[in-house]
Amino acid sequence: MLATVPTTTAATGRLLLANLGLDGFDRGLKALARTLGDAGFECITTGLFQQPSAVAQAAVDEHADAIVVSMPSGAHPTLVRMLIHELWSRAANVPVFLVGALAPQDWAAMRAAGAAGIVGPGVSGPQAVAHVTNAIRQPA
Ligand code: B12
Repeated sequence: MLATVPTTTAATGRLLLANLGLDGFDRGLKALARTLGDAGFECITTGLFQQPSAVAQAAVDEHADAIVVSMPSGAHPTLVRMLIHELWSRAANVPVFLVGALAPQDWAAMRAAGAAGIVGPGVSGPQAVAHVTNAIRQPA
């Protein structure tokens, strides 16, 4: 009799990984793209210094299931709001997931602004995969 071999389900979905504004922290997003790609996601990266409107349009053009924003620089209060506004203006229901050095009061403000998921910096690979998977399953 054959033994039952446990199987794992690969993560699925198209992710747009974005660096907004003058934020220069592409190292974390590159590592994250590898981790999420290995987990089964299709990852598209925007490159550095993107305007919120360009990221929103790329999400529409690429049929992204979620946008992953890494923003340790601290410019999230302005730029993430602008990104969400740009998505709304395109009637694009794409969850925006955020990592950065956010003060606790910013978490609530970002959620109120429409961010689907927020975590602090230094997230491990498996945690990042779990966070993004949950954000896609349960969009805000
Ligand atoms: C390397 C580094 C730099 C490099 C960046 C190189 C690059 N190409 O990315 C350089 C030298 C350019 C730099 C510059 C600056 N830096 Co700097 N930098 C760091 C440092 C030491 C490490 C960041 C890093 O690369 N980590 C390694 C990567 C692989 O890890 P990661 O970013 O955490 O990403 C992982 C996870 O978090 C997760 N992840 C990342 N994004 C996402 C997104 C989602 C959705 C999910 C689920 C997971 C996830 O996956 C990644 C892989 O596991 C941090 C301190 C720290 N220990 O974090 C400061 C730090 C981020 N820098 C800081 C600062 C202040 C600056 C400068 C403003 C300094 C200055 N006055 O000029 C500039 C800003 C430049 C700019 N234009 O943005 C501060 C930010 C403080 C804040 N926001 O409150 C920090 C926290 C240092 C500190 N303690 O003060 N920096």
